[in-house]
Parts: sequence; structure tokens; C-alpha cells
Amino acid sequence: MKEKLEQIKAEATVQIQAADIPEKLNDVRVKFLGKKGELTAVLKGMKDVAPEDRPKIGQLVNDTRAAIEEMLEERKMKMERAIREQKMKEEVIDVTLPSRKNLMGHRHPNTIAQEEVERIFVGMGYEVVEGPEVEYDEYNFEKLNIPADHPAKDEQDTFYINKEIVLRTQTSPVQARVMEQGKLPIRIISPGRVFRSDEVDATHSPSFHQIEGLVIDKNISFADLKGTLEVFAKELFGPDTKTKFRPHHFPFTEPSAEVDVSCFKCGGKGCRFCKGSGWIEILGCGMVHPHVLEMCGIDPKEYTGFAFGVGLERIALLKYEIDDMRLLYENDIRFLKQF
Ligand code: 2U9
Repeated sequence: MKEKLEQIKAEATVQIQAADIPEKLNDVRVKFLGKKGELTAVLKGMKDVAPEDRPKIGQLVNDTRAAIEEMLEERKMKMERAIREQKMKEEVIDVTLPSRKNLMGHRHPNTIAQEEVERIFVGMGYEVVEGPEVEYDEYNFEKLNIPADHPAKDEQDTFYINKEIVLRTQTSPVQARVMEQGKLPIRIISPGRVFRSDEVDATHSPSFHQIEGLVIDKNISFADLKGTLEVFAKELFGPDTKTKFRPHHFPFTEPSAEVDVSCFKCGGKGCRFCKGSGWIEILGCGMVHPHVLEMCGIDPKEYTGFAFGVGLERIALLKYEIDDMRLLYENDIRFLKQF
């Protein structure tokens, strides 16, 4: 029995040393220590051993099992260490490699145009003020001198929430609210989304953006309006830009004008871009109507002011020479990537 145990131990030693992967080592464990293993078979044969020899043989079997287990454990640890070292060798990290670049998005052309306009006016001391997109009819129309029966109300094709509440058709109500607060002087621009129930085409959308401006102080004249918008045009389209004020009519300003800039493509000679005229229309403006001042709690005998409004998409289309407004809303990355 003793020889048999020594033989088992010797065989196990050889096979444990020969095992080169964890699976083979496990096979060895099963072969010698498993339920049907060789050592278990020896234990089962104990009944044939003389009773007085049994404790001694039993001890020998236990010692052999312990020795085999120890060898298995030691081999397993060595194997794991070797595997780990091999992995470390194979997975060398080259810390000098350049990192992968993150895909960075950028601002939408509308936002670029808006921030450019904001930069120009903030540089002239204006404050940027935002307000609600859902407005009372009173602020969107009444206080801007557009009463219930005024044709401008039809012209502006308004989205009505109910009789008193509309989706704002311009950002003017923001200015009306600031005027009502009564803190003077006022020098603000209000950018934001506006809504008109227009059919979608290359130059119209039911939802677009405006930037309106308002200045109220003592002794503000049309000359201030002209000077301000001339500076704005030169900043936006280049120092050689000329401006032309054409008389116009808006209910909220009197007198009113539309402003053209000399074509920045041809310098005013006339080209395809300006349809041969040498001029491009960019905004509307005027002196705030005395009745509007009154309705917003400002005394028109003491204070005067000017206002202007510009379509943001129009600026983006002109600046980036985009010929269809719909491109600005489709979010096609191939288009947006260009700006
Ligand atoms: C108050 C008083 C007056 C804002 C103004 C315009 C002229 C104008 C258009 C430009 C293109 C709208 O986006 S557009 O279709 N706007 O021409 N807007 S004066 O006048 C105001 C605003 C607020 C209290």
C-alpha cells in the first residue's frame, strides 16, 4: 500500500510539472484526487488493510493527498504568474502614441450669426434681453400700435393659442415689457424665436429668429439710428459697406425705414448675388411711435427712441451665401460641417 501511494505521488508530481495550461492541471487534479481518482481508489481499498495498520495507512493517504494538493496549488500559482507576465508583455501600452481625437461639433450657422450680432451691439453698450415665446395679444400687438382691426394683424399670420394668447410674431413684446419696467435709459437687443403661419419655402418658415433692438433716452434722433446701424453694417459685412435708408411703414415706428447695404460681393456694381441692383435689404427700423411709448408708460415729450428688427436667418443666409433657408433646419451634418 505504501509503495502504491509513493507511486501515485511520483506520477502526480511528473504530471503536475508537465501540465502547461490550467485545464491540464485540472485534469491531473481529477485523475488523482477526484471521486473516481487514484487516491480515492486507495481509500476504498482500506477495508482490505489489517485493522491495526489502518491508522498508519490512513495517515499516509492524507499526507499524499496534502502533498499533491500543495504541488497543484504551487503549479497553479506559477502558471497564473506566467500567464500574467506573458499578458503584460503582449499588452505593452505605448504612452507616446497621440491620443484619438474626439469628434467636436460646432455652433449652428444661426447661432454663429446671432452671437456675431450680439457681439457688435454688446460692444456698443447694449444689453441682451430674452422673453417668452408664448405671449399675450396685448404685448404682441396692442402695445405695439397694432389694434384688433389693424391689417398688420392679418398680414402677420399669427398662430393663436386662444383669443388672448399667441405665439409671438416678433420679439418686440420683450422690449415693451422692458419699457414698462420704467428703468431709463434703455439700450437693449432681444434675440429669439418667432412664429408666423407661413408656408415653408426657400425664404420662409413658420418658425424663425429675429434680433430686435431698442434705444430710449432723452434727445435720441434719427441721426443716432442711422449712425448706429451704419456701424452695425460695417462691422457685420466689412468696413467698405454703405447703407441706404428707404422710407417704409411700420405701425410701431414713425418715421420708419428699410435699410439696404451695398452688396458685399460686388461692392455695389451689381451682380447675381444682389440681382444686379448693387444693394441688399437687411433690416427694418424707425423712431419708436409716440403712442407706443405712451402705452408702455414712457412720456414721449421727455423721451424718444429708435428700434430696429433683423431676421437672423436672413443674416446667416447672406453671410454664408446659402440659397435656401430650409438647409438651416434640416440638421444635415454634411451641410452644417461647412461653417
Ligand atoms: C417696440 C417698438 C418698436 C421693432 C422693429 C422692425 C422695424 C422690422 C422686421 C425685420 C425682418 C421683422 O424679421 S423681420 O421680418 N422688423 O422691420 N422691427 S422696427 O420695433 C419696435 C420694437 C419694440 C416697443
